[in-house]
Amino acid sequence: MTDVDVVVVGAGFAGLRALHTLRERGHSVAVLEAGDGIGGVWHWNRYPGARCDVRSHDYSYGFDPDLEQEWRWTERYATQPEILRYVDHVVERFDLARDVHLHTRVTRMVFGDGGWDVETTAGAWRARFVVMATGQLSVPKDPELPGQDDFTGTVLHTARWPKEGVDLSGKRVGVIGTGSSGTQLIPVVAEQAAHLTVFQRTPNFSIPATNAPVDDAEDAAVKAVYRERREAARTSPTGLSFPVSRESALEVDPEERRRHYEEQWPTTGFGFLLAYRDLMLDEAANATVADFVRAKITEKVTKPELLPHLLPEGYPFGAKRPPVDSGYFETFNRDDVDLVDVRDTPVTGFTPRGLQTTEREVELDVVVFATGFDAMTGALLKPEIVGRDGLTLREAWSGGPRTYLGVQVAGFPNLFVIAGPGSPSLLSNVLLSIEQHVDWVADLLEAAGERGADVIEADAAAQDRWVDHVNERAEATLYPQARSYYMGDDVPGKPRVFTPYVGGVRGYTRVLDKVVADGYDGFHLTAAAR
Ligand code: N01
Repeated sequence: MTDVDVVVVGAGFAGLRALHTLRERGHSVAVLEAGDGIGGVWHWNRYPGARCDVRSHDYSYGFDPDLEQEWRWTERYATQPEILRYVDHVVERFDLARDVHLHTRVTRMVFGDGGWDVETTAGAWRARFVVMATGQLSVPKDPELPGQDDFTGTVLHTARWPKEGVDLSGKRVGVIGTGSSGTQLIPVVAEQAAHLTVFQRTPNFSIPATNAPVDDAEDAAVKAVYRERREAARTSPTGLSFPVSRESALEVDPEERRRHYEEQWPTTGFGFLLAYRDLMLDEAANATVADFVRAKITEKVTKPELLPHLLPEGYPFGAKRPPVDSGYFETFNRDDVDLVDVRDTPVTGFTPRGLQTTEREVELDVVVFATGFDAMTGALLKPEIVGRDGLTLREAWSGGPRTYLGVQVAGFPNLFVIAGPGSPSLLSNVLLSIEQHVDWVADLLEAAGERGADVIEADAAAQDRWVDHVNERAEATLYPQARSYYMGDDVPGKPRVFTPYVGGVRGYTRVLDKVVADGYDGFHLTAAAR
């Protein structure tokens, strides 16, 4: 049994930042990581075409001005290998590797005597505090199709892509799933493979990526105002540093609105969602942007028979997270690419030679699941977490995740979640939200220490109020109108609850600040009985 002040679970961006900050604040820290490398989601998601849809200068740590100045991003939207090089640089620069334990999967954690006993596949730890830095999109999901063992080809998942890569040349490839991962992967696979079949369930509103190399002038311009840029992000709704429209889509005349969309479309990437302030609040406003995006898709697709299958209908634009793509829709114009709409002809299972639909057998050498994740709660519920009085997190969350501020769960003292359910998390620039939570938790530990307290626990009534507030805010938006992982629709049987906090980074920051100003209102800070 190894004794430390803090066990951090996960060695992605959140775990590494927690390690650095908590160590700086004088705590002994062990980071436990199931994988064989550092980098979290960027370690695992190595599929061809993987890159970030937040600008590199923003999707990077903001805690150290020197780090910010010395790192040189080569592209506006970094590729997975470049992000991993950045992670390696940070690990080396801040001497982080010595406290990271790889191949160490947490299997069970039990609270008792004011701290946690942490069982893993590689030994046991005892820690006063545990920080769950397990990510929002880290437990991949397979469609569980019958007959997979009989398939003589190769089955891959975008989130578990082999490190050594896969040679797809000359292969007949099938990709199931057209979310962000599928949308990035599909154009690249179409270039490499002999033939590609895309199995699509829900057509997506996709926004064009606005990637380009970062030249020296652009890099210098960002670095000259980097501090101000970070501050602007911290006080923005999304944690991104671009300005947000204060106008309603319904207050401008249609021609002016169309001009505005045309202007924003090729330049804003994911920020297109913010072209008007009410796109996610008002159905009529949303319809204007949904029509605009459908018209853009129609322009790109030259096979008219595919349009009824590729045009997203029946849910608001943005209510499922829109991918950003490079040539996704154009890929379907190729003669060596087929689309199977699984709403019409569902996949019933594998055969030895490929996939069977209700209509035909599709012969394949490689099947790729781009089917996403058990989002937001998957990694938190994977180990058995036993809090006060034998209550497990699975029991506490049987009706959906409940947290206070997305940071703590009543009944689970001294356990903290980074960018968890009930915080802006996946609706924000998650890297900024991660850093915000790490700093906030570090301050909370310090404040507790100053009061002679070493047990920190969310109050159940405060948690109830926060959950109600999170739900009320979500219900005032269009998000619940789509089947999405925001709503828990990603896994059959998962409770249908809106999971991230939709109140925005700026609004959420005000809430956190007020809780601190009120003496950590809603938390019990006590001394463990000795
Ligand atoms: O996962 P997803 P993802 N049969 O859940 C389909 C981040 N990310 O890995 O929509 C058939 O979005 C499913 O269909 P449906 C980003 O936050 C970022 O693509 O449920 N199809 C959907 O099409 C993103 O949102 C970047 O009907 C099935 C797809 O699989 C998040 O990760 C890049 C199915 C899953 O889409 C997740 O993206 C990549 C089944 N049984 C990821 N089950 C960037 O930075 C699922 N599907 C750009």
